[in-house]
Amino acid sequence: MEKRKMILDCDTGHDDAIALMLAAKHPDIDLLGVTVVAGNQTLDKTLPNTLHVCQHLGIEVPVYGGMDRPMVRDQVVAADVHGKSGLDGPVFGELTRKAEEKHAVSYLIDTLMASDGDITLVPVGPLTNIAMAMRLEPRIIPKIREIVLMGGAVNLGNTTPSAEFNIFVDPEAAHVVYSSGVKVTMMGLDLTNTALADIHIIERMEAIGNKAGKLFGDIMRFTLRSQAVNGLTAGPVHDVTAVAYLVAPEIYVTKDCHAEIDLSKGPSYGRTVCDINDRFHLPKNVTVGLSIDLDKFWDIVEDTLRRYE
Ligand SMILES: [Ca+2]
Repeated sequence: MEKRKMILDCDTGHDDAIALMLAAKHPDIDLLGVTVVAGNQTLDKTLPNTLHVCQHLGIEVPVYGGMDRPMVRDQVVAADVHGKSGLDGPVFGELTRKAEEKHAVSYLIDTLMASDGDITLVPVGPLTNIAMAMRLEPRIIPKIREIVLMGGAVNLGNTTPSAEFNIFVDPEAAHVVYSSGVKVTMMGLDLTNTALADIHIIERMEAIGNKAGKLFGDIMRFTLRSQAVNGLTAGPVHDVTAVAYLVAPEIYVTKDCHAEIDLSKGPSYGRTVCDINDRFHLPKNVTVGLSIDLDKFWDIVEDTLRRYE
Protein backbone atom coordinates (compact mmCIF):
# COMPACT_ATOMS: atom_id res chain seq x y z
CA MET A 1 0.00 0.00 0.00
CA GLU A 2 1.15 3.51 -0.85
CA LYS A 3 1.91 5.51 2.29
CA ARG A 4 -0.42 8.44 2.92
CA LYS A 5 1.58 11.67 3.04
CA MET A 6 0.26 13.88 5.81
CA ILE A 7 1.01 16.96 7.88
CA LEU A 8 -0.32 16.98 11.44
CA ASP A 9 -1.45 20.40 12.71
CA CYS A 10 -1.93 20.23 16.47
CA ASP A 11 -2.26 22.09 19.78
CA THR A 12 -0.70 19.41 22.05
CA GLY A 13 -2.80 18.54 24.27
CA HIS A 14 -3.44 15.04 25.65
CA ASP A 15 -5.26 13.55 22.68
CA ASP A 16 -2.94 15.44 20.28
CA ALA A 17 0.02 13.63 21.83
CA ILE A 18 -1.57 10.24 21.12
CA ALA A 19 -2.49 11.37 17.58
CA LEU A 20 1.16 12.30 17.03
CA MET A 21 2.27 8.88 18.32
CA LEU A 22 -0.05 7.17 15.82
CA ALA A 23 0.87 9.41 12.86
CA ALA A 24 4.62 9.06 13.44
CA LYS A 25 4.72 5.26 13.58
CA HIS A 26 1.83 3.81 11.57
CA PRO A 27 3.35 1.88 8.64
CA ASP A 28 0.86 3.31 6.12
CA ILE A 29 1.48 6.95 7.04
CA ASP A 30 4.31 9.18 5.87
CA LEU A 31 4.30 12.02 8.42
CA LEU A 32 6.10 14.89 6.64
CA GLY A 33 5.94 17.49 9.39
CA VAL A 34 4.11 18.71 12.45
CA THR A 35 2.78 22.26 12.68
CA VAL A 36 1.70 23.63 16.03
CA VAL A 37 -0.95 26.20 16.91
CA ALA A 38 -2.33 27.79 20.08
CA GLY A 39 -5.47 26.06 21.36
CA ASN A 40 -5.60 23.77 24.35
CA GLN A 41 -3.01 26.14 25.78
CA THR A 42 -0.96 29.10 24.55
CA LEU A 43 1.65 28.43 21.86
CA ASP A 44 4.53 28.81 24.33
CA LYS A 45 3.13 25.61 25.93
CA THR A 46 1.70 23.64 22.98
CA LEU A 47 4.97 23.90 21.04
CA PRO A 48 7.23 22.55 23.82
CA ASN A 49 4.60 19.90 24.62
CA THR A 50 4.87 18.68 21.02
CA LEU A 51 8.67 18.72 21.14
CA HIS A 52 8.68 16.84 24.45
CA VAL A 53 6.63 13.99 22.96
CA CYS A 54 8.95 13.84 19.92
CA GLN A 55 12.09 13.88 22.06
CA HIS A 56 10.77 11.32 24.52
CA LEU A 57 9.85 8.79 21.82
CA GLY A 58 12.62 9.57 19.32
CA ILE A 59 10.21 10.92 16.68
CA GLU A 60 12.48 12.62 14.14
CA VAL A 61 9.86 14.66 12.29
CA PRO A 62 10.38 18.43 11.84
CA VAL A 63 8.17 20.55 14.12
CA TYR A 64 7.10 24.11 13.23
CA GLY A 65 5.61 26.75 15.50
CA GLY A 66 2.63 28.59 14.06
CA MET A 67 -0.07 31.08 14.99
CA ASP A 68 -0.18 32.13 18.64
CA ARG A 69 -3.73 33.49 18.61
CA PRO A 70 -6.99 33.26 16.66
CA MET A 71 -7.55 35.33 13.50
CA VAL A 72 -10.27 37.60 14.87
CA ARG A 73 -11.66 36.65 18.27
CA ASP A 74 -10.04 36.88 21.72
CA GLN A 75 -7.94 33.91 22.79
CA VAL A 76 -9.55 30.98 24.64
CA VAL A 77 -7.64 28.00 26.15
CA ALA A 78 -8.76 24.73 27.77
CA ALA A 79 -6.89 24.72 31.09
CA ASP A 80 -9.89 23.03 32.73
CA VAL A 81 -9.37 19.90 30.61
CA HIS A 82 -5.64 19.89 29.80
CA GLY A 83 -4.19 21.59 32.89
CA LYS A 84 -1.74 24.46 33.32
CA SER A 85 0.88 23.07 30.94
CA GLY A 86 -1.66 21.90 28.37
CA LEU A 87 -0.29 18.38 28.87
CA ASP A 88 -0.45 17.84 32.63
CA GLY A 89 0.30 14.31 33.82
CA PRO A 90 3.51 12.98 32.21
CA VAL A 91 6.89 14.13 33.53
CA PHE A 92 9.44 14.72 30.79
CA GLY A 93 13.21 15.29 30.95
CA GLU A 94 14.92 18.56 30.06
CA LEU A 95 13.88 19.70 26.57
CA THR A 96 16.75 19.89 24.10
CA ARG A 97 14.79 19.23 20.93
CA LYS A 98 14.15 22.45 19.00
CA ALA A 99 11.46 23.62 16.61
CA GLU A 100 12.46 24.52 13.03
CA GLU A 101 13.19 28.18 12.30
CA LYS A 102 10.51 28.47 9.63
CA HIS A 103 6.98 29.54 10.61
CA ALA A 104 4.35 26.80 10.35
CA VAL A 105 2.28 28.81 7.86
CA SER A 106 5.30 29.27 5.57
CA TYR A 107 6.11 25.57 5.87
CA LEU A 108 2.55 24.62 4.89
CA ILE A 109 2.63 26.91 1.85
CA ASP A 110 6.12 25.89 0.67
CA THR A 111 5.46 22.17 1.14
CA LEU A 112 2.05 22.19 -0.56
CA MET A 113 3.23 24.33 -3.48
CA ALA A 114 6.15 21.97 -4.11
CA SER A 115 3.92 18.87 -3.90
CA ASP A 116 2.07 16.84 -6.52
CA GLY A 117 -1.25 17.40 -4.77
CA ASP A 118 -0.84 14.23 -2.72
CA ILE A 119 -0.61 15.65 0.81
CA THR A 120 -3.46 15.32 3.32
CA LEU A 121 -3.72 17.86 6.12
CA VAL A 122 -4.85 16.58 9.51
CA PRO A 123 -5.67 19.56 11.74
CA VAL A 124 -6.58 18.53 15.28
CA GLY A 125 -6.59 21.96 16.89
CA PRO A 126 -8.07 25.36 15.99
CA LEU A 127 -7.81 25.94 12.23
CA THR A 128 -5.77 29.17 12.43
CA ASN A 129 -2.60 27.87 10.72
CA ILE A 130 -4.50 26.26 7.85
CA ALA A 131 -6.76 29.29 7.28
CA MET A 132 -3.80 31.71 7.37
CA ALA A 133 -1.95 29.59 4.81
CA MET A 134 -5.04 29.56 2.54
CA ARG A 135 -5.43 33.34 2.79
CA LEU A 136 -1.72 34.07 2.29
CA GLU A 137 -1.33 31.71 -0.69
CA PRO A 138 -4.66 30.63 -2.21
CA ARG A 139 -2.82 28.54 -4.81
CA ILE A 140 -2.27 25.90 -2.12
CA ILE A 141 -6.02 25.15 -2.04
CA PRO A 142 -6.14 22.90 -5.13
CA LYS A 143 -2.87 21.31 -3.98
CA ILE A 144 -4.41 19.86 -0.79
CA ARG A 145 -5.52 16.25 -1.36
CA GLU A 146 -7.97 16.29 1.53
CA ILE A 147 -8.41 17.76 5.02
CA VAL A 148 -9.34 15.31 7.77
CA LEU A 149 -9.93 17.30 10.92
CA MET A 150 -11.07 16.89 14.50
CA GLY A 151 -13.61 19.53 15.34
CA GLY A 152 -17.23 20.50 15.55
CA ALA A 153 -20.31 18.44 16.24
CA VAL A 154 -23.56 17.58 14.53
CA ASN A 155 -25.27 17.69 17.92
CA LEU A 156 -24.14 19.42 21.10
CA GLY A 157 -20.86 21.26 21.69
CA ASN A 158 -18.47 20.86 24.61
CA THR A 159 -17.36 24.46 25.12
CA THR A 160 -20.73 26.10 24.67
CA PRO A 161 -24.04 24.26 24.18
CA SER A 162 -23.53 24.85 20.45
CA ALA A 163 -19.80 24.81 19.80
CA GLU A 164 -16.98 22.30 20.05
CA PHE A 165 -13.67 23.65 21.41
CA ASN A 166 -11.44 23.62 18.28
CA ILE A 167 -14.04 25.48 16.22
CA PHE A 168 -15.09 27.81 19.06
CA VAL A 169 -11.48 28.95 19.54
CA ASP A 170 -11.29 30.24 15.97
CA PRO A 171 -14.64 30.18 14.15
CA GLU A 172 -13.46 32.61 11.47
CA ALA A 173 -10.54 30.33 10.60
CA ALA A 174 -12.89 27.34 10.50
CA HIS A 175 -15.14 29.27 8.09
CA VAL A 176 -12.18 29.84 5.75
CA VAL A 177 -11.40 26.12 5.73
CA TYR A 178 -14.99 24.80 5.47
CA SER A 179 -15.80 27.17 2.59
CA SER A 180 -12.46 26.69 0.78
CA GLY A 181 -13.64 24.04 -1.67
CA VAL A 182 -11.17 21.46 -0.31
CA LYS A 183 -12.69 18.07 0.53
CA VAL A 184 -13.15 18.25 4.31
CA THR A 185 -13.79 15.21 6.48
CA MET A 186 -14.85 16.13 9.99
CA MET A 187 -14.52 14.00 13.10
CA GLY A 188 -16.83 15.77 15.53
CA LEU A 189 -17.89 15.11 19.09
CA ASP A 190 -20.72 12.79 18.02
CA LEU A 191 -18.02 10.28 17.09
CA THR A 192 -14.97 11.33 19.14
CA ASN A 193 -16.76 11.32 22.50
CA THR A 194 -17.24 7.56 22.07
CA ALA A 195 -13.48 6.89 21.79
CA LEU A 196 -12.89 6.88 25.53
CA ALA A 197 -9.59 5.79 27.02
CA ASP A 198 -11.10 4.18 30.09
CA ILE A 199 -9.01 2.31 32.67
CA HIS A 200 -9.19 -0.94 30.65
CA ILE A 201 -7.82 0.76 27.53
CA ILE A 202 -5.14 2.53 29.57
CA GLU A 203 -4.01 -0.73 31.23
CA ARG A 204 -4.01 -2.48 27.85
CA MET A 205 -1.66 0.13 26.34
CA GLU A 206 0.57 0.18 29.45
CA ALA A 207 0.83 -3.61 29.24
CA ILE A 208 2.67 -3.26 25.92
CA GLY A 209 5.60 -2.52 28.21
CA ASN A 210 7.43 0.04 26.08
CA LYS A 211 7.96 3.80 26.38
CA ALA A 212 5.00 4.61 24.13
CA GLY A 213 2.58 2.45 26.11
CA LYS A 214 3.76 4.03 29.37
CA LEU A 215 3.42 7.54 27.91
CA PHE A 216 -0.10 6.70 26.75
CA GLY A 217 -0.92 5.77 30.35
CA ASP A 218 0.75 8.82 31.89
CA ILE A 219 -1.16 11.07 29.50
CA MET A 220 -4.60 9.46 29.57
CA ARG A 221 -4.70 8.73 33.31
CA PHE A 222 -4.77 12.51 33.82
CA THR A 223 -7.86 12.81 31.62
CA LEU A 224 -9.77 10.23 33.69
CA ARG A 225 -10.10 13.07 36.20
CA SER A 226 -10.19 16.17 34.02
CA GLN A 227 -12.91 14.98 31.65
CA ALA A 228 -15.55 14.92 34.38
CA VAL A 229 -16.06 18.56 33.36
CA ASN A 230 -17.83 17.32 30.24
CA GLY A 231 -19.88 14.66 32.03
CA LEU A 232 -17.73 11.87 30.57
CA THR A 233 -16.47 8.87 32.52
CA ALA A 234 -13.02 8.85 30.86
CA GLY A 235 -10.91 10.93 28.49
CA PRO A 236 -11.79 10.79 24.79
CA VAL A 237 -8.89 10.56 22.34
CA HIS A 238 -10.70 12.91 19.94
CA ASP A 239 -7.73 13.78 17.69
CA VAL A 240 -6.62 10.19 17.20
CA THR A 241 -9.79 9.38 15.27
CA ALA A 242 -8.80 11.88 12.55
CA VAL A 243 -5.39 10.23 12.03
CA ALA A 244 -6.83 6.69 12.06
CA TYR A 245 -9.32 7.64 9.32
CA LEU A 246 -6.41 7.94 6.87
CA VAL A 247 -5.47 4.28 7.26
CA ALA A 248 -8.84 2.67 7.99
CA PRO A 249 -11.75 4.68 6.56
CA GLU A 250 -13.76 1.46 6.38
CA ILE A 251 -14.19 1.37 10.17
CA TYR A 252 -16.12 4.68 10.11
CA VAL A 253 -19.76 5.43 9.31
CA THR A 254 -19.87 8.80 7.54
CA LYS A 255 -22.36 10.99 5.73
CA ASP A 256 -21.78 13.73 3.16
CA CYS A 257 -23.60 16.98 3.85
CA HIS A 258 -23.47 20.72 3.62
CA ALA A 259 -21.81 22.23 6.67
CA GLU A 260 -21.01 25.79 7.61
CA ILE A 261 -19.78 27.67 10.66
CA ASP A 262 -22.08 30.00 12.56
CA LEU A 263 -20.22 33.33 12.77
CA SER A 264 -23.04 35.29 14.39
CA LYS A 265 -21.95 36.53 17.83
CA GLY A 266 -24.85 34.93 19.71
CA PRO A 267 -25.10 31.69 21.68
CA SER A 268 -24.36 29.57 18.56
CA TYR A 269 -21.08 31.32 17.68
CA GLY A 270 -18.70 28.63 16.42
CA ARG A 271 -21.34 25.98 15.83
CA THR A 272 -20.71 23.62 12.91
CA VAL A 273 -24.16 23.60 11.33
CA CYS A 274 -24.31 20.21 9.59
CA ASP A 275 -27.27 19.83 7.24
CA ILE A 276 -27.50 16.07 7.75
CA ASN A 277 -31.07 15.90 6.42
CA ASP A 278 -30.37 18.19 3.43
CA ARG A 279 -32.81 20.92 4.42
CA PHE A 280 -30.89 23.65 2.56
CA HIS A 281 -30.29 21.64 -0.67
CA LEU A 282 -26.79 23.07 -0.89
CA PRO A 283 -23.62 21.43 -2.25
CA LYS A 284 -22.26 18.77 0.11
CA ASN A 285 -18.88 20.16 1.16
CA VAL A 286 -18.17 18.00 4.22
CA THR A 287 -18.00 14.30 5.04
CA VAL A 288 -19.08 13.93 8.67
CA GLY A 289 -17.91 11.03 10.83
CA LEU A 290 -20.93 9.63 12.68
CA SER A 291 -19.60 6.49 14.38
CA ILE A 292 -16.55 4.25 14.54
CA ASP A 293 -15.83 0.57 15.16
CA LEU A 294 -14.04 1.02 18.48
CA ASP A 295 -12.61 -2.52 18.69
CA LYS A 296 -10.80 -2.07 15.39
CA PHE A 297 -9.79 1.47 16.31
CA TRP A 298 -8.08 0.44 19.55
CA ASP A 299 -6.38 -2.46 17.73
CA ILE A 300 -4.85 0.09 15.33
CA VAL A 301 -3.65 2.23 18.24
CA GLU A 302 -2.17 -0.74 20.10
CA ASP A 303 -0.48 -2.23 17.01
CA THR A 304 1.12 1.13 16.27
CA LEU A 305 2.32 1.78 19.82
CA ARG A 306 3.96 -1.67 19.76
CA ARG A 307 6.24 -0.40 16.97
CA TYR A 308 8.03 1.95 19.37
CA GLU A 309 11.14 0.68 21.18
CA1 LIG B 1 -6.15 19.04 19.72
